[in-house]
Amino acid sequence: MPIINRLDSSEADFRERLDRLLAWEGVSDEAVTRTVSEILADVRRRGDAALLEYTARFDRLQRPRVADLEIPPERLRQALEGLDAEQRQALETAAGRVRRYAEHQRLADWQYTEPDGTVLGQQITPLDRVGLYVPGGKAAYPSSVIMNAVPAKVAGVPEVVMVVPTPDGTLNELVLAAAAVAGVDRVFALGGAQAVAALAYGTETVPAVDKIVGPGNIYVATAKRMVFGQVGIDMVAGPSEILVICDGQTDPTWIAADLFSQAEHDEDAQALLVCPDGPYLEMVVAAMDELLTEMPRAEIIRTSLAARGALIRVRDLDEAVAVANHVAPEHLELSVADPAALASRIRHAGAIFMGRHTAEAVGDYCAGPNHVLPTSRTARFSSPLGVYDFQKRSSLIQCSPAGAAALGRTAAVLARGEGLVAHARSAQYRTQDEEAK
Ligand code: HSO
Ligand code: ZN
Repeated sequence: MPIINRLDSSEADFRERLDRLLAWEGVSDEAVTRTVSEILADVRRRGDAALLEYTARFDRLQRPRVADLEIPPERLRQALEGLDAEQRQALETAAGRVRRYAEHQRLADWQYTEPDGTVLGQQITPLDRVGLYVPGGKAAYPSSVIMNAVPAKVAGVPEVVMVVPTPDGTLNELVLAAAAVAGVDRVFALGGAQAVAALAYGTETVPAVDKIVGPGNIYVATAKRMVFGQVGIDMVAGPSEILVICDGQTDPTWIAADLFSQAEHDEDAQALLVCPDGPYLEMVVAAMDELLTEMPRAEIIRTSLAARGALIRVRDLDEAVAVANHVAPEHLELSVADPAALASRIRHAGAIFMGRHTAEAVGDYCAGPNHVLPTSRTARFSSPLGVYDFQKRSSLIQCSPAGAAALGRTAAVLARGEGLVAHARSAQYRTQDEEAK
């Protein structure tokens, strides 16, 4: 089996082949939807009792008790203190850098005053309570705890509630330590659709939240979709993706590792290299062959590269930019001499990594920008997770007496046009004292 697909933009069927590689069947499955809707209804109706039953079944626990649903804050601190100094330092550095970047994102209040004294503006408030889902299995990433919780705290969310499953009763120490570093307020040992239900509806023990964020398996993603409306949700993330544009002058081993870094996430991940230099692409293949032997997750990498990875030969860097804009990748590396010249022409990408020395992997952990990014071409219309996802805007309107008169007249005309007489009256009563003057 070839290690990776090969595409050439000069071939007649280039666009079709590319689109076939990009196609990703979103998560949806009838049987899963049925199971999830039963779990949601049951937790909503029976609260803690249902939670305990599902947790016993899916996490294989003997007789879980209500008192064990919450992991106490001391346990988080203990996890943090149990880390070796290097791990703890790295978590704290990452959280500090993510916090600093997030602080630049805060939406601000604003207002302006019109000549007649009417004031218009916007007032920003944080969400009251946010739920963060953290998966338990192979995708239990402490870095994702930081990426989700830190912006919420920077937004000023008073209570961030995390849920994390404990399969066979095991707690992930790094995840707990990351929760402590990120400032998570409460943690519950819950996973799956039942955890999403508890966060959406609340139970005797778990408080209902206003928005649920964080990645999860198909059951979690389906549950999030189904509770949307009752609560807010973040995006429903697809598999990780990277697209590298290279001019053929970067060390091929660096590029091979960059492609592997996203391919190793899972079998459905996507790694694409776009380059005008044919012989260079062969050097990258050779580097990949060699590097693969050193990869503990070689099987996952092999599968994802064969299924969805590609080396794409293009005419020149202009065409590379066009391909990138079509793909709208989650991560875009510009491994070229003058990355700024290309970046200014990129219209769709979750995050842009500029220059040969910027590995996408630093963005996954500690550069500062969020690693929760739009996938599956959704960068065409959406943005990285940020502080603004945990803030709301309220509009402010304060009419001066003169403003009330002028606006009242306009509103009344429009209201009568809609046949809404109470609206017209309500707007116009305020015009009268002004007109009496
Ligand atoms: N690349 C992932 C985030 C991540 N990487 C977590 C390592 N740990 C988001 O696409
Ligand atoms: Zn990653």
